[in-house]
Amino acid sequence: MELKGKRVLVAGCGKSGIGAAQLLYEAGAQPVLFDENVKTDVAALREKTGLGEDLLVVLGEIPDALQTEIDLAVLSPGIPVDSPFVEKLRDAGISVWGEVELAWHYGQGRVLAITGTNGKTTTTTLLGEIMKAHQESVFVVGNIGTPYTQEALKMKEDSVTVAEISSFQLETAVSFHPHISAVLNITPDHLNRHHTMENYAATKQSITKNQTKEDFCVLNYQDARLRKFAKGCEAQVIWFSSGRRPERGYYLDGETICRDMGNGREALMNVNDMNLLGVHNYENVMAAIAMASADGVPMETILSVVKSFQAVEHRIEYVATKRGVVYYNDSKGTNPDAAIQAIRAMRWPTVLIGGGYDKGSAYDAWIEAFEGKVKLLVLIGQTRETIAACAKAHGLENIVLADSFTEAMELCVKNAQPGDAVLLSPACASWGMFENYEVRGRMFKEYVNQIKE
Ligand code: UMA
Repeated sequence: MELKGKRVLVAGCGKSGIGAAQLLYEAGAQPVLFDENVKTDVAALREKTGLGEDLLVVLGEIPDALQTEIDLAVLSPGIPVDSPFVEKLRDAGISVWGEVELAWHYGQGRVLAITGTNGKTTTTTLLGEIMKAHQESVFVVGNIGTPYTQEALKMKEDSVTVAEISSFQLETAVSFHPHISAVLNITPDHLNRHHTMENYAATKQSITKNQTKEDFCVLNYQDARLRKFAKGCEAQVIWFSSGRRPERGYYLDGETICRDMGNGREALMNVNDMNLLGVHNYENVMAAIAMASADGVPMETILSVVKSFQAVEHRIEYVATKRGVVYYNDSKGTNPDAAIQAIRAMRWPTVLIGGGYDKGSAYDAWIEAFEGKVKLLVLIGQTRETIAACAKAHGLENIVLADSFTEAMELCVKNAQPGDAVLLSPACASWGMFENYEVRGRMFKEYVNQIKE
């Protein structure tokens, strides 16, 4: 579709809509930004887009007179495809694209796209780093926070785009065609939007819908749904697995990441030679290795980036080793599920800081996941008594309550011995004691960094 001179409605005035409107304007189309929120600050929007008075903005509802002029509508990911105004546009015969489809229309080069319920950001960031070590023109875009549309016009034929793609973005992708795709895992999430698990899974799997035999699809062998899906997938499937050894792909053999592409076992690296912890991270790493290798990056380059890669900030992030004690910041562990991954990742006797704002969570599963590893539980915040009672009910005895974050840190330093870990992974939001989890994590890191050897 030639969009030059065409009137294009861009729905949603967030990051994604701004990126789409700017791209359309630069490409010679006439964007109209639309948002259902009538309180949207139009002046700020005109400034953010850099388009000033040239930017047409419509709030609340789409007037019929405008609807008759529209050639295409581009939706931001947060807008459900079954919204009444979207259905009205479709009924009027107007094509509806998502922001990813628009970017794909203008972008150039190869696309490596990652979806899945968990681990997308870590995998995308790592793969982006690997690709940057290998070649010049690399773009890391999508759900990770930099809208794909923002970068599309900068891409060249030899560019590579590493894109984190959410299920919301896939719903409105039409001809989007990654050369290499990955589905990391599919567990229940966003069911209010996709309604059923089947719809949600089908949306994730649709990342491969335009792929051919020339393309690759990297899939998690541990996921029964994906094993079934692979049978009908057009692209060449490469597996990764933290459990059973797959027919063709990457897998964990004890602590070694191995691959077998049909020529037998090849040991690649020991998981202890990287800075990421936890089986979920080993899966993310294997997926990134599989994608980069399928794109022709030498294994030596891939492994050297993997070995130096640091975790995303506040997510089981290694901080320092002080007096023989390793310190990890998992301030993003703001709910028991996330905190379970962090404690499972610890390989040492651990002094654990937990507690914070009360969201009414149940803590039993988190405490059961301690599995004897927590030598001392230091509790802070509003939930400290509730967690202490729950921990005692599960047989944990070494529990202390701290009145401040500094007191909690002092207790950790006093009680941790060489060979132990100190982990901040509160299983609770930070509010009440901190502005947000980032502030909490940074305070932890600052305290650790000033501990004298
Ligand atoms: N809006 C409407 N009608 C609606 C819904 C929203 O008019 O029914 C308007 C809102 O008033 C608002 C705008 O749409 O002004 C917001 O659009 P958006 O929700 O798509 O948000 P953006 O700021 O454009 O950010 C989007 C992604 N947001 C969502 O998918 C919800 C960002 O992912 C993404 O980083 C960004 O584009 C760049 O591509 C965030 C996210 O939460 C991080 N993603 C989900 C996740 O990771 O679980 C999928």
